[in-house]
Amino acid sequence: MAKDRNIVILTGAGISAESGIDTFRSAGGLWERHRVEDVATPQAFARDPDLVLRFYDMRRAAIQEKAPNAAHHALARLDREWSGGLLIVTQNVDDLHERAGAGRVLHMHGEHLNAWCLACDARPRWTEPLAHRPACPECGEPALRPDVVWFGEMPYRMDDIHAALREADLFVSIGTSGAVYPAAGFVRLARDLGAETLELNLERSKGSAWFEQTRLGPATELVPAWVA
Ligand code: BJW
Repeated sequence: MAKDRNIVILTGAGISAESGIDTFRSAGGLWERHRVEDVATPQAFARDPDLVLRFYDMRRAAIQEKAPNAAHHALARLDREWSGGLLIVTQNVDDLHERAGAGRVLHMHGEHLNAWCLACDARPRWTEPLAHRPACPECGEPALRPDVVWFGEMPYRMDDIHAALREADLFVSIGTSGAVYPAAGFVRLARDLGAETLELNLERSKGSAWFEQTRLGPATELVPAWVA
């Protein structure tokens, strides 16, 4: 593809699986041990904030011990070398794209390393546990929650994502099951808007039929081979 073309890359939990971060829906994935409605909805947080905060504290600590893998590094290299438009839209709340060196990254489901103050709306960088109810560094209230997008909440920066999809010549989806909207609908949107579509995944996603091309295998093999 000519290097002035526009690429949108959607990533999901599968790209971080080989870094040792659990996926959500694969065998042994996170939701097998925690019912999604117990931990990833605003209702769950209202009902049992301790459980939800402990769940996220555990994952925030685990993620900080993991490192980017060959797939993150390959995308970071593409980002550095690609002179056309490029946007990595990640559903992941980890920071492995950034730690690999990618700059053009948008976290549509938020970030583990941010907190959100429900009292003053500040979004401080946050690497420590939240379950002991620390004070917000801005307003002093003990009202911090993880800055992640739960079911029923609006994913972040949808206008920017739609703008990038409108301009896209190529849409690539990596390591996502296509089970969660609106991300699962991006392939149809991209196609309708004229982009070529490519899926890289361990197994076919729910929306696999929408892609013009699918390559199956582990991200650490498929992504470097695609970028090369
Ligand atoms: C590998 C691999 C390897 C493994 N190499 N590959 C339309 C229809 C029906 C329902 C809805 C709809 N629109 C909206 C909804 C409701 C809902 C939804 O989608 N529900 C579905 C369950 C049906 N969506 C929402 O609520 C969203 N909000 C919204 O739509 O707002 C609208 C609104 C309007 C007006 C007012 C208010 C709102 C929000 C969704 C938020 C999702 N949040 C989570 C948690 C984030 C925080 C956290 O991390 O805890 O995001 S849920 C979870 O799923 C997480 C993920 O980002 C997301 C997607 O998961 P992902 O990444 O695809 O992971 P897996 O595990 O599912 O798949 C892994 C894949 O990798 C597999 O395919 C493997 O094969 C593959 N793999 N190893 C390559 N080595």
